[in-house]
Amino acid sequence: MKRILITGAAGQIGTELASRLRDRYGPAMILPTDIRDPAAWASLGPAEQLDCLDLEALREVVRRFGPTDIFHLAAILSAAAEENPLRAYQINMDGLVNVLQVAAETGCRVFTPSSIAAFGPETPRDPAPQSTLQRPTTMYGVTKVAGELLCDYYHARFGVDARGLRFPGLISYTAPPGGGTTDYAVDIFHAALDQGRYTCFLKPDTRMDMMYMPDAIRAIIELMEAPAASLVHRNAFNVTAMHFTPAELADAIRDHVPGFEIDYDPDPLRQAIADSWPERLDDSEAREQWGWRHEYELADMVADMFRGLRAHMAQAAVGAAGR
Ligand code: AKB
Repeated sequence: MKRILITGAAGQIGTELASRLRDRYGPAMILPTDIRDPAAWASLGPAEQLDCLDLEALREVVRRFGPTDIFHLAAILSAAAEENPLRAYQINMDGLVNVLQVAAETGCRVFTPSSIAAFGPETPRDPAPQSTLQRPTTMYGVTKVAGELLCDYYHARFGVDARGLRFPGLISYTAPPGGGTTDYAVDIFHAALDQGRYTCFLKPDTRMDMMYMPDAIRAIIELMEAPAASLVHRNAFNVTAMHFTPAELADAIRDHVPGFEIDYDPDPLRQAIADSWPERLDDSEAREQWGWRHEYELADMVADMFRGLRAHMAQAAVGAAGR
């Protein structure tokens, strides 16, 4: 029977993952935690405040809840990490090593996401192979490569079953991302509905890998349920779904918001980060080792984003009228 502790549960992945895990394993089996007060983010069931930099607090929650698995999502994303690299290093590295240490002490399994950011400008761009040169030039990327190695180390040294995926940009409508270089691909939908126009912080031809959140959540669950014997890599699997530029996304949005306009005001920091990442990941190892298949292509994702966002807006309007 699974009991899953989630860290960083109020974030973009955590919000949707917690709800899917509750449906799958039962609400009592899932404990979402976040450094933010649950009063501000947790409406669907029990949740707690937890700073995973506090090793004793983490040990105490694990002792009390008794998880079989820890899904460690607390992290600072790429652009935010460049604003305060030392803080990003502390949160991304110390948080992960604390989780791995507690997992080694208690026998928990661990999931933690890596990223396309674990690659750098010297990595082959299209596609980036599963095993290749990794020399990232961002603090976020440095922590992602080091995190992959830490997971391997805790597996080899202490037998921790630590698994992970290298995600591309993730697109969703439930909770906003925040501090990422790929965030434009979420912001653009809100701007399209609110203003019919968007100013993009990347150049029109910046091609990046992306994935729709339902595929990302399914990838996490499938990897964690895959038999260990079928995994050659275990941790840091390349996974991807679609690859597009801001100009191509704007075209797809015009099918739903006729007359949508986009202009470009590239932010040097985020443009440099995007330019340092590969355009596409080769995810054939994930497809072979545990049967990874994406479902959403660009047009399906765009249609579903507008359906979801319009439903959210309608619900919010009903809520506001009832107050
Ligand atoms: C970011 O943009 O920092 C993240 C990522 C690609 O890991 N979305």
